[in-house]
Amino acid sequence: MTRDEFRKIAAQNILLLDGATGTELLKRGMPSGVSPELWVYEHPEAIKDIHRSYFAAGSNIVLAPTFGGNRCKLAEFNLEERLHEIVSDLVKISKENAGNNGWVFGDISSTGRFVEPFGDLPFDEAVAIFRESAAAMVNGGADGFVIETMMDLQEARAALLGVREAAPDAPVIVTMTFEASGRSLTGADPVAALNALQHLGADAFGCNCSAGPAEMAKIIAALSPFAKIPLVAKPNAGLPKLENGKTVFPMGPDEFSSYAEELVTSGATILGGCCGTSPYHIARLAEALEDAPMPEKKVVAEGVISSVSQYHIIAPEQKFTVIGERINPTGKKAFQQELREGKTDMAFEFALQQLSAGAAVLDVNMGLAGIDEAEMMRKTLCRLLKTVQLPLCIDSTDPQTVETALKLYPGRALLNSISAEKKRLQEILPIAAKYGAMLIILPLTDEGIPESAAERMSVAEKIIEKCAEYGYSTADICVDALVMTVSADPEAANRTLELIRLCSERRINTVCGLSNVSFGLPERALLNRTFLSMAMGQGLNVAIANPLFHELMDMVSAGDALRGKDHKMELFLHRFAGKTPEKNSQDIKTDSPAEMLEKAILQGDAEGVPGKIDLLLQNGFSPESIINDILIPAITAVGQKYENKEYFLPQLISGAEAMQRGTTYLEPMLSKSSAGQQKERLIIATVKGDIHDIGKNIVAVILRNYGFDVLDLGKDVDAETILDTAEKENIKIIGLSALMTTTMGAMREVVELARKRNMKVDFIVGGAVVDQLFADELGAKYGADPMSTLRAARELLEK
Ligand code: THG
Repeated sequence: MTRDEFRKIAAQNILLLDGATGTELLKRGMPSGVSPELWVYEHPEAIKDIHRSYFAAGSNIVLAPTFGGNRCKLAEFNLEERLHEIVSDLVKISKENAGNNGWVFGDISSTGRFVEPFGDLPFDEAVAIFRESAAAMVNGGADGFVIETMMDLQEARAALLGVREAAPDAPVIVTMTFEASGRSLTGADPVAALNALQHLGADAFGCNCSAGPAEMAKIIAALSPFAKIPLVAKPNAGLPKLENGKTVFPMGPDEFSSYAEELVTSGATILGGCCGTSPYHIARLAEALEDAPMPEKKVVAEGVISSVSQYHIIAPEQKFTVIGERINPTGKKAFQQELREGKTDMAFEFALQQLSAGAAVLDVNMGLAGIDEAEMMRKTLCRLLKTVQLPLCIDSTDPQTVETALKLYPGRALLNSISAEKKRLQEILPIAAKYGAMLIILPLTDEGIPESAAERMSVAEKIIEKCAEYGYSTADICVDALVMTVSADPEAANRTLELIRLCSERRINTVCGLSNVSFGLPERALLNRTFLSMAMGQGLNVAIANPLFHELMDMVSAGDALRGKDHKMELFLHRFAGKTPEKNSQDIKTDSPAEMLEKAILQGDAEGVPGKIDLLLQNGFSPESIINDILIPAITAVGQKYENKEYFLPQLISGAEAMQRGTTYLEPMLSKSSAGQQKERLIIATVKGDIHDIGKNIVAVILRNYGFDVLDLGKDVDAETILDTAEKENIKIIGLSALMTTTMGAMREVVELARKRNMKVDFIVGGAVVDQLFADELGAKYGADPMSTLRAARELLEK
């Protein structure tokens, strides 16, 4: 099936996917702990039977049993060398069986590793891993692809790009798993994820797994106003429970299908089931949807840019957008020097300053003669992305730099700036379109800047037409109104204002780089903001400016309030509530060295830690007091923010890493007595039969950073090994992890064996389906997440 065919069919029909594959395979005799891919390869009748049942139930699309068919997952069973043979054949078997009943999509899920900049798997490597699997599926005859159960937006992006490389014209559905917090495991906001992926070329987007259908309907409803592509809901049959040693999903087919209508009215038009759903669930779902009308076409928000966790709308009727200009070497000697030395400290400082000054987007420009611009862009983005949640504007005229940045950026960036110069249109526009960036266009040509506003408008229209060939709508473009220096040409500002007016009449976004207007003149700040006020009057809705000028930001706030863009003037009133206007606009309060270090931990900025510690040491702080009075309270605050759902996993881990950097740095300076302190030891392991270790690894990182000496025995570890090690090493606390309901039983075995051996050890148990009840049953403590595991470990110590 081609993308076009899929898009047409999906636009006119509610489509049914299948239900669970994993739980159905278990019902048909697959033992737990084996490679499902290999088992099905050796028992093809099982999947044929499952697919037949799903097609009979009404599925239009079934998934080939290739969920873990990637190099990383297969390597856990030493099967990576047989990837092509196994994965390709699994699709082939599914296809033969499907006949004319419906389509078979290749199923793709996580590698189990985290992708950069947050993780250690290089992005290009991740893309190659997914490309390899998708190529095998193409070989097997896949009609399309489902990338599912993704917990990390960056990995989902890599998978989509990899599939696209192997199958440029096949439909690709992407679904992610969102937790009760409403975010993915690594903190992706559903709308931001949809926005990034639909502009990267996904043909449908939605959720799978997660909690039950009711929770999923809420997420679908939130996505709906932003969805340019069909929305997918593939919920679990509720959250699994363990009853008498057996996994039970609470929802039967009737209850499950009773949510069909709610899911569709919320906006989902591609439906199916995840864990715990069977062909009966899908059959009832099909019945419930038999007469359901397609939801009406709706107006969709356009001009949306996003980071992993935030989105921002740029549109004429929206609030004014200030893009912070400062991460740009123009006119900044010290910053230029830093970039030449390959350092990113100032860029990071500029980002934080502009963020707290109220910028909505940050421009990132590394254009400096004599440096490797692409590499410097990569380095700076990696540093910023760990801490800064604002959407970014990539500012470069070098195609390689643009590609590096857009590939790495885990969201939808704004790209500054596409002109009508041949080189830009031919080299940069295709890259921008590949990654789906929103655009700033400059109405100038190889011949230079046209004289009149009308001529500039017609150049802008030509560029917009060219962008449309690449699939851009006008709403995804901002026209730069080209601010020139009034000191050189008295008509400069008037021409800019006229171009803004011409664009505004057509509801086209306009942007200005303000500062040019005042070059060579005194009172630049005054000229800049006066010009901004006039430009806003003509309809300007975006400016690239220095947000550290309070008066300018005050004026933007007043402008939004006066134009009715600030609902009930809430933001304006909040900004000025009880405040007397500050006099010195450029005065920013500087932090004490202790506050700087505390902030570095809170921001997860490991790179910035040693420098700040040096400063404290110079100011007479002792290494002990830096640890006890600054680092420990700071990491405790990070943990609290995580528990309050203010922070997500990436921030928790970055904070812990920053802490670790600090303690490692200080360790050699500590006095003998405090350095020699015995660390508390514990064992951690994923139990026999279970190879899911992401959660366990995260817990290990956190415990280590909070001072535990963690002995990590890995995954798929049998009870004897765990307990033998505990005896040999004389360790009294054991953490056990299991993701699957099928392997929770192995936890019980470990605990019972310890009782039998009369060992004096305490257990902490955790994992997706483990709950307090199960922990109580075992007489163990419950580690719901990294921080509660830490608390449990500390309580056991104090016992
Ligand atoms: N349109 C678009 N993009 C642009 C511009 C534009 N990008 C670049 C520029 N113009 C906007 N950005 C800047 C960045 C820095 C400065 C001015 C504009 C600048 N720097 C100070 C100086 O030169 O003295 C340094 C001041 C400081 O420390 O911040 O002026 O028009 N699409």
